Amino acid sequence: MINLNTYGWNDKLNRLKQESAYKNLTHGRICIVHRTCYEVISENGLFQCELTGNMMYGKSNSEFPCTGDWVIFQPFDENKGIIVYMLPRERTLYRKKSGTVADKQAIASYVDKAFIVQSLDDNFNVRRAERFMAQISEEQIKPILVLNKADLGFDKQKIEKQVKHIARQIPVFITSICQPETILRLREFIAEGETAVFVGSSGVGKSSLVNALCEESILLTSDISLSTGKGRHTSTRREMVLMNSSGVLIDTPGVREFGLAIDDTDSLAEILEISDYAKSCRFKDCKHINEPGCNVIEAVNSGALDRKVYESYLKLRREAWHFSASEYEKRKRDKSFSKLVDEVKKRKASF
Ligand SMILES: Nc1nc2c(ncn2[C@@H]2O[C@H](COP(=O)(O)OP(=O)(O)OP(=O)(O)O)[C@@H](O)[C@H]2O)c(=O)[nH]1
Ligand SMILES: [Mg+2]
Ligand SMILES: [Zn+2]
Repeated sequence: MINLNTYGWNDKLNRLKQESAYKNLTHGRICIVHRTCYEVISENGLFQCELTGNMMYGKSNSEFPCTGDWVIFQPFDENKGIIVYMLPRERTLYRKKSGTVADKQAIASYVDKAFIVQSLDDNFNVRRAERFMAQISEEQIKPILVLNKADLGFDKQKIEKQVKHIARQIPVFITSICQPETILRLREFIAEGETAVFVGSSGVGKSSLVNALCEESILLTSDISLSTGKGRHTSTRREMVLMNSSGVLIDTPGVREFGLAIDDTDSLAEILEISDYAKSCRFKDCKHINEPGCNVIEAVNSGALDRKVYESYLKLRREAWHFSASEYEKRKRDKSFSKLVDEVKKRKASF
């Protein structure tokens, strides 16, 4: 029998299950999502599940279960099941789906910590790290910056200077899969029952880190993946694994574009330290663009606030505003469309 507490099951989730209409069915957590098949880990092992029609009806893409969601299912045969219910979502990491204006995509749910992975070569990009931080902190998930491939050699002073404002807000780790002590430090940072998701561009080493963290004996095996010469394996799906029974890791495929899907920009201002200065703006609703008595602009002019961080804030805020306005419009459209459908149905019924 599998102890689901190691996967993050707790009293609160149990209460939610008891309050649902399905308290006598099996619960489990989604490890991997294939097209229409969901792999669910439960007390009785791994089940291949599908959704009931009801769970699909009238749902937008982002409301379908994702990796990390807790679901209730009816088992059948040996290891098959039908998912009938999803426990209310918490701490879900979303992003804006590329090529859309307001479509969200759920990356992982019930996440405690999100590791933003960048490699210490051309991939390193402070602005991109800020973008991830903004999305992650909006969801009450703890962001952590991981700068990987330290063995390649990098200008430590230059990097430290660039991430100074980030390091004031969130933990920053410098890692290398060839330096076991750096992996151990990362592992110690993930507590039992916690869920950590790894996000970042393709090729930065997310899967390598997840694999290294899962090795029983990191000291003995950490350099094996380099020496096997298997070549690169690009991840194609979001996959959940258990780290030596003390933490759940979710690996994700690299994304070229990580669009913001956030509705309010307070946490953005907070994480980029704009709110520290905004408190002293003359107007409560100051937008920090050209208002008189704007303390944010003053801080930029005096050099207290890095102009690049300020510009990054404006850019991300514009993007967030754009997303939330488009999402609002979309919801309104969806609503009036479903109203229309209802009316047509009613009219048909009265013939
Ligand atoms: N030198 C060095 N190479 C590394 C390190 N970590 C990972 N790599 C290598 O970088 C390449 C890409 O690593 P992956 O772990 O597949 O990267 P990923 O982020 O999972 O990539 P996607 O799945 O495409 O998103 C592999 O060849 C790894 O061996 C590191 O710390 N140092
Ligand atoms: Mg990968
Ligand atoms: Zn202002």
